[in-house]
Amino acid sequence: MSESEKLFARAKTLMPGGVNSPVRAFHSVGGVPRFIDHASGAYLFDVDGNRYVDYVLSWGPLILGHADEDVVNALTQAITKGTSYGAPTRVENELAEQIIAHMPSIEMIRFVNSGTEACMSALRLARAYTGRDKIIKFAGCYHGHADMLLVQAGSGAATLGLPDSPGVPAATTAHTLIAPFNNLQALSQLFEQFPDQIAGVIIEPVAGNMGLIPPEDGYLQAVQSLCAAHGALFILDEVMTGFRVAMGGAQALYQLSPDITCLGKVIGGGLPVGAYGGKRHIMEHVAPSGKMYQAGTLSGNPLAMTAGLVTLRKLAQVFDQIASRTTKLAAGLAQFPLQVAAVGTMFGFYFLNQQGITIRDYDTAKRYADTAAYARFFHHMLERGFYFAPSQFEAGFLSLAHTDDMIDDTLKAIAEVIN
Ligand code: HOZ
Repeated sequence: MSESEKLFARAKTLMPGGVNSPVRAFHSVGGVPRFIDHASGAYLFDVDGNRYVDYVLSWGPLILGHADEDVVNALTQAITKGTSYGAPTRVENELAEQIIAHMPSIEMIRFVNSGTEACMSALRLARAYTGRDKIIKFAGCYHGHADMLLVQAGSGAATLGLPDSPGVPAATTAHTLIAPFNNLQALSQLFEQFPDQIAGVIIEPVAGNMGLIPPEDGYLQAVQSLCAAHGALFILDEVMTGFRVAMGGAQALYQLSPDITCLGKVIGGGLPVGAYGGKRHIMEHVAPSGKMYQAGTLSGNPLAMTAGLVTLRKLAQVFDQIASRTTKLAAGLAQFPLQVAAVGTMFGFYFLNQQGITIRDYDTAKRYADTAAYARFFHHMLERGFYFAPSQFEAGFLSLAHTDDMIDDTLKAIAEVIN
């Protein structure tokens, strides 16, 4: 029995499914999750002494790689000054300024502790600001596990086939409307059907929780225009895409100006963080400036702020390098019979159960993604030392630590597995 098997057996007696987040449990690919001992650069090392090139990177945050020297040094210094004060700090200002400099649609920001909190708070704000109740989300987009958003969600919910979780009262989701991704007509119909009732539309600009699905040409701009025309707030969930598809996020790439942006992952440099921010006249509704209440004991935690600040400063110098390596990986993947996409430093690929099909939304992802083929691929790659997401319905990520040689080795291994 391997150490991972022993630890997993024990973990299952201690934690539901043996994990603290469902996607880690390997449910959709089968087998035993690898228990990680440590990580460095592009590598994960498990408790059995195996080394893997990591294309998950803690689900996105570690864009400089694991244990980046500059992040570690800054954290080592910061930790000697205490770990949390529950009071304002200079570094919160610095990280806020850094984010605002890259995302001009954000005039004010509030730091929270996770992407879930960011999206949940953004929607409360949209409702408080507009005085309306209904929200629109897109099938297969995942915005964390807040009750009202756990409807036709991607990520682990897609994997487990639990589009609606037990424990979410119908009343909580009664105001959540669902539209298909990449389909303007359906969105437009919802606006017609519920005039003056939609508080906000929340969207992952590049869907990354049903595999990776980029927006079709002009789609996001049209969603933004529809929101403006109907007095609803346009909420861009950039938890995954922020500082990942471009330094300025998807809003820079697609020239958008969202009313509210949700952030997380990269902006915490690998520590728990989230944030929501937007136009000043909207953000001023948040307490204590305004009446919309939202708070957090560890919000703006000095360690998370430090890791995020160092990460963003360094990332600005190296972003293009990481993006060009991602392009190289995607070009290599495109030689195989896969549907491949890459945007900035994110990538994804589908095994298809029918050739000639294009996956463009949740419905086509569920129908045409060959999850059994992906599961086989996943395990063959793991045996060869490459760690991809343990589900077809997730995105892949690159870091500064991923070298050209690693990408060549990855493509060689894929050729062995697929051919
Ligand atoms: N957004 C990530 C999955 N797509 C979160 C990881 C998790 O749920 O643990």
